[in-house]
Amino acid sequence: MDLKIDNGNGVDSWKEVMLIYTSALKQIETKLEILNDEFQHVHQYNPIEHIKSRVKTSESIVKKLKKNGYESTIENMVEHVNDIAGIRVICSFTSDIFRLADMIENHKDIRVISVKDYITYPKASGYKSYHMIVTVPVYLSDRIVDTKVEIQIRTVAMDFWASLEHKIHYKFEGNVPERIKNELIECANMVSDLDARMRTLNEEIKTLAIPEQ
Ligand code: 0O2
Repeated sequence: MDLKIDNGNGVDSWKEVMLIYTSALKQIETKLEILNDEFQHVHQYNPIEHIKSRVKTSESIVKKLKKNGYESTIENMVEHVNDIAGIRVICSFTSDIFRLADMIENHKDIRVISVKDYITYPKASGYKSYHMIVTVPVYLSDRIVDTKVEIQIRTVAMDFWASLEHKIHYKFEGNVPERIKNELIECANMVSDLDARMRTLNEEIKTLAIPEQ
């Protein structure tokens, strides 16, 4: 790890920063699980399929700082790297994504810093996902630290697409051949169709009575 720390208290500071991000992740994860349980209780339905969380590695943090022209210091990483703590929430249906994003936004403890809605406005690559950068207060023994967490919310199908596209992107170091790019765009359109059809099907079955045996 080649993060430079100016305060003469390097290792402890790095450990403390990581502890704070890990705590922030735990808090967001718990809040999401509670929302999911409550939703199950009220509507007999779980909007969340599963949740994945991670703290960015020191190598990735340094790489991102370098890419954006910042020196590798703790101050710069806290200020400029928004996804040190990242959580990915996988939902069944597109409607669940917006419902969940609203619930997160209405949470008193959470402050939304920015939103990128790649579902309403997908990327040219075909990437679809709903991104939120939020802060959550982490209560330490002597102070409260508002800590940034990146929340990515997407459907199972969007996640399937994004993980393959991510692998392809890395394999070709960003220079993905045109034919594969076009194929990915076609697959992204199929993902959108599938999500729309599954949602319609789900709405339809909700209105149908179960036939008596
Ligand atoms: P990695 O390797 O996944 O960590 P920012 O994080 O705000 O500084 P950016 O790119 O402006 O950077 O934010 P954005 O657009 O919200 O993207 C954040 C993350 O979303 C990316 O992290 C990816 O994980 C994911 N993402 C964004 N665009 C794509 C895409 O086209 N395809 C796939 N598969 N994932 C995408 P990193 O740090 O760029 O990469």
